Amino acid sequence: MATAKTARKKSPQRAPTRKAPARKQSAFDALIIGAGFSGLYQLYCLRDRLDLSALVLEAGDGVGGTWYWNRYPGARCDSESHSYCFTFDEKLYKEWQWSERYPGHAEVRRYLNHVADRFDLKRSIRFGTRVTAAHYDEAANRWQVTTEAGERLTAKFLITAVGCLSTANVPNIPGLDSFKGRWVHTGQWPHEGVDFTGKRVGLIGTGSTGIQATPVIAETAKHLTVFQRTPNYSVPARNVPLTAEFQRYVRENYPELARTMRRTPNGHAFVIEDRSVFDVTPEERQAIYEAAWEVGGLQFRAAFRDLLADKAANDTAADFIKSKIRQVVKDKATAEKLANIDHPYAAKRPPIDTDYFEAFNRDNVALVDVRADPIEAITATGIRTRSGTEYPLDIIVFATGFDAMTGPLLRMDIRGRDGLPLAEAWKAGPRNYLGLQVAGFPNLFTITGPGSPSVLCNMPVAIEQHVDWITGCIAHMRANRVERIEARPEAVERWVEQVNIAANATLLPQVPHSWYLGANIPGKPRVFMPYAGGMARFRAICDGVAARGYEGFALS
Ligand code: NA7
Repeated sequence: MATAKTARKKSPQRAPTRKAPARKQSAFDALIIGAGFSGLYQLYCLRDRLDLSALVLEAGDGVGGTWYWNRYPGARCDSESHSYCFTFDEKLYKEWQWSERYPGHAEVRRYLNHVADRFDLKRSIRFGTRVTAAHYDEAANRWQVTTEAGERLTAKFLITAVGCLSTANVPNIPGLDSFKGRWVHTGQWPHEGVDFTGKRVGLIGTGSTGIQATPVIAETAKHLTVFQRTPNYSVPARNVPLTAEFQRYVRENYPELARTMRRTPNGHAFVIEDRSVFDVTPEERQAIYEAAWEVGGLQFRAAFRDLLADKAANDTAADFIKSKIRQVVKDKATAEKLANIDHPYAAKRPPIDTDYFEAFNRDNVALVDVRADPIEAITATGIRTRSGTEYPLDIIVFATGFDAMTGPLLRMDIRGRDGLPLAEAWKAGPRNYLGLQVAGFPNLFTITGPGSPSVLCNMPVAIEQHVDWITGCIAHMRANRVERIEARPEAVERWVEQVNIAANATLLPQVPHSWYLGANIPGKPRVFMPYAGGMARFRAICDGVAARGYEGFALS
């Protein structure tokens, strides 16, 4: 068995081919679903550190996960590039050079391909393979996995690396089938792109995606109509090409940057200021917000420590951003529609943008408030709202988000002990332990599952923590001849309570129309899904659980 040390020393070229799964091999120690950040790192850990036979099953034809599918105009990461990457390998961290403050989708894919090639991961990935079902066979203690093509594979461990935002939500608006133009969802963007030249485009949705796509589509479309249901805050991203000096700073400060990312609540490489909104005078506060606005990005949220805990504190940030919207947008009526925001700042996922509000100053961009005048139908030629107004369109872009967090898991037919469907176990909302394991589903691990910080954190940091924990757990099982691990129901109960307590200490659950609560999907149980207690605290909890002999899990 290779030790972690020897395995890490192997160069891709020298990696032994005996570990490459033959096409017909169907039994594995571990099957991993998804080849994004999570799947790639989990594969590396299990195959190269623990020397297990492991295979990744990936629906797409390449690595990238969310970045494989989200190629819409303007698709760009909201985390800064030097923090949106793996930190597990210092050499990898230092050898990759990002070109911009926020990487665009193509650059993230290049990075993930580089990682996959550097560690020779692709030979252990089956692309174009969508998992449709996974059933636990108790007698054999194995997961029976079925793919869309009817292939059947088995493994002792099943690890979902399916991402939190990978099930596109196309709203059920009457008449879509009758539309004679073209429609696309941003999360399933055609690889060849969409040509908007000379087209009348309608874009539905003003979350992070719609806010990124609007100014870019407006550049080439003949006309763009943005259909806004919930007005949204956004802070300028201030994206720039990285200077050689900054790239050197990143290389030279790897240990410090990695440490900061691991100890901050959101997993970013900046710290949240330890001051309250009301520790400073109104003038000082204004100056702090102005400075944060100039810096741009998600760091705006870190200007004060109490923005997400205290509504009165939050109001000061909200009012500041609304005043900026009114300053930027020249048409008064449009500015009011954009600034008429009804929820606390950052209580929904806070977007950052490049010229979003500015786009509404263009002659070819219009805003429609579909809260006041809801979309009633899609017709052969466009969109009709309740008032009877028709918007003639050639292309409709759905920037309408995802069935977040539980969607990617529940669209597979996952069944645990006694054939219990996951959909049944979660019919009142997701229930698990540490976001990692569901009671009744032995040896199934869900990377960044609901109940973990995931979407409230810079994702690669959350992913590395979960993968490291799972890898440590499997190594522990092997060392102690444990065949099966399963969350105890009482530990699940306690964890669900912890997730609720953490959420209720913030303003986050107070937004009725948030996808954090599942509110964007009709019929989905309203349960606050991510763990809001912060990544650093979550890491300490998980470490403590492992140190106490995997407390709360049944090992047999
Ligand atoms: P989001 O944040 O879920 O945004 C989806 C947007 O689409 C949001 O403005 C929704 O309004 C709107 N929407 C959804 N359904 C409809 C219908 N039926 N009619 C009108 N408007 C609708 O998804 P994104 O893709 O922007 O971002 C997802 C995450 O990706 C983001 O948070 C980052 O983490 C990266 P609503 O707010 O529900 O009223």
